[in-house]
Amino acid sequence: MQEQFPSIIQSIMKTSQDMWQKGWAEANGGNISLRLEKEQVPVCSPKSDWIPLGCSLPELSKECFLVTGTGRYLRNIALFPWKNIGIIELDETASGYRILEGFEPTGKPTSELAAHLMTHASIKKAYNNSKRAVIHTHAPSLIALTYALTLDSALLSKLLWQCHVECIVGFPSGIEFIPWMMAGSKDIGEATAMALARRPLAVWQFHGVFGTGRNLDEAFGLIDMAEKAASIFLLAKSTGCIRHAPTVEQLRSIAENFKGVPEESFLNADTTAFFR
Ligand code: 2HA
Ligand code: ZN
Repeated sequence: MQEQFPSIIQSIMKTSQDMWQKGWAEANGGNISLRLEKEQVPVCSPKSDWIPLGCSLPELSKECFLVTGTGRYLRNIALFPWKNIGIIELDETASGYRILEGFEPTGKPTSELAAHLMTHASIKKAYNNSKRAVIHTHAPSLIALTYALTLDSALLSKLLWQCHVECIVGFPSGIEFIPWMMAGSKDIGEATAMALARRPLAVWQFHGVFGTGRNLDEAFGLIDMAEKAASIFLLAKSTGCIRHAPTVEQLRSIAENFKGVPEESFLNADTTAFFR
């Protein structure tokens, strides 16, 4: 049974291992979900009864997901995949799920399941069924920015675009800043899902980041790019003398060169105080 899907298992093993090695996934921090294609879903008898989700997401009717387990360590996925991950199936109205595989011997999906599934519902619709991967992780430099600076989505997006010029190509629609809310709550799930319909990344103040993509590589790569920009800012700031930053004209020409359309209102954000 479990030998049927080596490639999705390999991709989550690789991504979770990379997240651990990057220093983004201490203890049980972080979680991953992947919306499966029909042929990736195991043919097996369910391992649980239907469990209510507490909300209904009709866009996800009967969809199946590979998800990490609550309380489980991402760094252990490569060692014991079926202990630390599982496959769930949603019911007809997507108001409940059952476990098809994994979370051995007994366990449940991530505590952030609401945010993951609400995000999947919103990105499936917004991106025409093309995006299947959602990653949540505790990337330290992005988190540090939410302590050091007074941010909103425009300021954070422009700052990252200026601190690593790949960023305006990677995420021209920007990155959402989500002020602190209780992790695991419906409210933060809704705010995250709404944000990720328009941008591929969202930062949770004092906590971490969510990234989306067509696959795990794309979601991981975007988070990595944003995290690198945040680290470059902190590194430059630590010298005590930032003297230059890319101008709006330079940013615009980079985006144009790569056929990206940056969020215009974010280009106008005034980040000068951050570079002083
Ligand atoms: O425990 O990252 O946000 C996993 C988390 C919760
Ligand atoms: Zn977290």
